[in-house]
Amino acid sequence: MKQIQWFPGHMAKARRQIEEKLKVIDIVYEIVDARIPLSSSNPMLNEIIKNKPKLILLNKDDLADPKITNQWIEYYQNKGFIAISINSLTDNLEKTIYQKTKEILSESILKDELKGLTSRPFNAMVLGIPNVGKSQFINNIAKKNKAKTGNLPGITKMQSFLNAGDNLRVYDNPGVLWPKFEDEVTGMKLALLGSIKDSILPIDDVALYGIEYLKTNYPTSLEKRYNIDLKTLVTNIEILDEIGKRRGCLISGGEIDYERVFNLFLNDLRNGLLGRMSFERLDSNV
Ligand SMILES: Nc1nc2c(ncn2[C@@H]2O[C@H](COP(=O)(O)OP(=O)(O)OP(=O)(O)O)[C@@H](O)[C@H]2O)c(=O)[nH]1
Ligand SMILES: [Mg+2]
Repeated sequence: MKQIQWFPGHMAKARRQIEEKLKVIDIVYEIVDARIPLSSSNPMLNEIIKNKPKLILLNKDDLADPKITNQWIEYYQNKGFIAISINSLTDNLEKTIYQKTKEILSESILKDELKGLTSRPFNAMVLGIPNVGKSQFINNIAKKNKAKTGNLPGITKMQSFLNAGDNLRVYDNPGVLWPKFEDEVTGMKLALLGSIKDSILPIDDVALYGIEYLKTNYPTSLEKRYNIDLKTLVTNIEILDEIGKRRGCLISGGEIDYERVFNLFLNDLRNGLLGRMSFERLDSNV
């Protein structure tokens, strides 16, 4: 996984590059991780894109808790945004995205028509923090037309778009924005799902945060995956010990190899092997 270390200089540069591209963009697709929609959003995105129309995409919905994802979609709708949940790995997204784009841009389409302007394809740009699935999404909607459309009239030579059907073009280079740094819980959630480098936060803290969250919110999934009985395990360390024993994460002498248990648990969680889960709930966040 490609990871960027964000410094103020990098942030300013990313912002400048995005603002430059936005001049030829009709709509922004903001991609967030459906499991942590608030924590995986960039804190300045709205300020950067100003009044540019936006479609919010809750990606990786195959890994998220469907009931909670629906609550998030409603939350965005109540704020006046259009949001949909998607799976960029397997969904066929081209038509859905085009329809939503048309819906969002309907007013400006009408204005153009009244001015007698002929219709032209919409230009879209994908924005989001690292690892939310920006590239996967672009590949998904532009799959039939991977070849670049070349330089378009009136557009800077450096910029190139991919066709996503006949009436939509997506900028081939997604805008990568920095994650939220401000609070510890956000950092934990990002680390838990692998959106920030494992070296940024101590892996034991991250794994214990995950165990605690699952114990409270998805106890049965934890029990099933590792064949453990939470009623007999009091502390989170006891849970880790039991997982370690059952999975043979031991060092010579029979002691638990915690490093291996942390990695095993985090890999399982990140790959959805514990089931569909959300780590941000409307009732406890807003
Ligand atoms: N399960 C699941 N995995 C996904 C989905 N979309 C993307 N992924 C996976 O998530 C990881 C990150 O996807 P990318 O498309 O590389 O993410 P990105 O936003 O382009 O990341 P950067 O280029 O690092 O900023 C990859 O392993 C993808 O296979 C999805 O809808 N569901
Ligand atoms: Mg990418």
